[in-house]
Amino acid sequence: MASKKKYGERVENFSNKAARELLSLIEHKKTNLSLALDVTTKREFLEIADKAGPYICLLKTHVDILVDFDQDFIEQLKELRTKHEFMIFEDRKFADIGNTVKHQYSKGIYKISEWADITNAHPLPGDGIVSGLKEVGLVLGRGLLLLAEMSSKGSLATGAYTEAAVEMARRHKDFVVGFIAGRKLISDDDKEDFIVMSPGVGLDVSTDGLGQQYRTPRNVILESGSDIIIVGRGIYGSDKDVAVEAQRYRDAGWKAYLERLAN
Ligand code: 6AU
Repeated sequence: MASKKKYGERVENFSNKAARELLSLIEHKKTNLSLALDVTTKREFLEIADKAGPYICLLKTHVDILVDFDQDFIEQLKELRTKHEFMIFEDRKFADIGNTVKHQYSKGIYKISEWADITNAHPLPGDGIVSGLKEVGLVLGRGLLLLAEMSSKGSLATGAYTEAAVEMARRHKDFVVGFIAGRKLISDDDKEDFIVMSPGVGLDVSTDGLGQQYRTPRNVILESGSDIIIVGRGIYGSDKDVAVEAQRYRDAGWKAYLERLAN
């Protein structure tokens, strides 16, 4: 069942710094919208992030798709973070053994752990992936999401796999703050709490022709008990006015949350 608690009331359920900050930010900025900004140039990225910034709690990046990524991009991203008060989620989807992901997280060109408040990982390799990422991220106050389900057609992350992801999260509550999933995965009776973020959210279309499947903010937040809607092309897609669409999704997500509290 969906949580009846306000975002702000859930802060105390978490020891993790990023989770606490995110829930406080959502409560104070009144938005449960995360923008998935999958564009491939710095200029486009920074322009869209600046326009959508006032309406989002979390900016989701895929830095490895930028053709002109450099350190200046990170500096400008941090400036926008401060200007608009949002947090940053690098959607890296780590999927290797602990020792490898530790380096992928902290080293290389991107040095993700230096600037991303939150990142995510597939539970596929087993607990070592979380332990490896935790060695780097916990001392920096970072948080991790496990991909317990996926929004794409034919996803194999279902049933026992999803349940195993929940068990893995339970074993690492200091660092794993929640899930990528389409719905709330544990009941409210549990003393524990996890933040659920759902991608595959759109108000105008139901698919993208490449396997993505869209549901509405109302369906995701009110009916499925998720906490954050992740919206990409619904906001910045062709012919879209970014500020108008970001407000539209922000309003739809927040309305669904208020309805959930009132129900
Ligand atoms: O709204 P879209 O379809 O333009 O973008 C959805 C975003 C993309 C995907 O990489 C991501 O959400 N995503 C994820 C994440 C967030 O991990 C998991 C998933 O199952 N489906 C999905 O679309 O940036």
